[in-house]
Amino acid sequence: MLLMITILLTPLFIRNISASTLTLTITTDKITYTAGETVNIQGNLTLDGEPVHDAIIALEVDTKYGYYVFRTLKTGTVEHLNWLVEISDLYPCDMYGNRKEAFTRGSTGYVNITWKNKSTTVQTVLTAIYLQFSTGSPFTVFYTIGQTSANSSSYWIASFPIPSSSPYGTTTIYASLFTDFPKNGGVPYCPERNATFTITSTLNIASQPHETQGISTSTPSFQTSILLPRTDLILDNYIIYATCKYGTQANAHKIFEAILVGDINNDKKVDMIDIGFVSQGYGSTPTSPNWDLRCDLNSDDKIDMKDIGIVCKYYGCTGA
Ligand SMILES: [Ca+2]
Ligand SMILES: [Ca+2]
Repeated sequence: MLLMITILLTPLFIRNISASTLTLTITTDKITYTAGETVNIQGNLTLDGEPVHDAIIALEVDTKYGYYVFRTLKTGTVEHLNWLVEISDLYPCDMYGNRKEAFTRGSTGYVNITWKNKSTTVQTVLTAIYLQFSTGSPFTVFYTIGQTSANSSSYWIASFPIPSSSPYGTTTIYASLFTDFPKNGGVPYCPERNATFTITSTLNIASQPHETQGISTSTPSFQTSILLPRTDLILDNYIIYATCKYGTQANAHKIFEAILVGDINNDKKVDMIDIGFVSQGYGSTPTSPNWDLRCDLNSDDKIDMKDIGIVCKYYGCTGA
């Protein structure tokens, strides 16, 4: 009789154990941003309502032009070391793979990444590299996807052009290994690695300091930020994808938008023409014959110095 009860109860018990719920959420501090603003991204990971402090989250941000950012973020302290596949080396280099610390504007940079499949089966590995300028703005992303044999290492030397308009200073390389793109449900194999190099000129001009806005909120599981550039800002929706595998898998996504404040005539440039539009409507209110709603940038039903000030603040910003 006791044996029968045990047999009957066992499947129930197993079902209860596997019924844990992994919940991943992702938020941004605003839904609309403009040139030069920081997008603060925060997320929470819970298992049956309890915060998870030792998981890794894959993060992908896409624009209408494609991939924009790849990161692997941690929730708290991630200490366990037995990753299936992990990054064993990452450094900037020349085209032959020799270490190199600095690149000049207008030249070609290279990154050498080595990873190891420590498992006993072949693994499909998406190697995703994200470069971030000294200003905190995204520089570029590149990736390769392929099979890595059991118990073996692979390496990749990737090249990238350094535009002549690049900000000078310390540029960061973030490398992630995913099972697939996070937007396709891919999850990280291991924590990210990072390395840095310097973008210099022959004149050796110091990099511009940048403003970082404070992050305000309760304690999230993970957070990161992206500084939107003042020039060539991609104007449209951005989609953030986050994924995590922690026993079970959880996925989340969030959309934000970038617009060009101060671009009255919508030509993707904030310049004298926009100042001209605001000047034409200067001193007007909604009942005035020269009222132009587009020029009331702070929506206070007056076109005045405050609106001129907003155009001046974004003067020189451009969209893409
Ligand atoms: Ca304009
Ligand atoms: Ca106004």
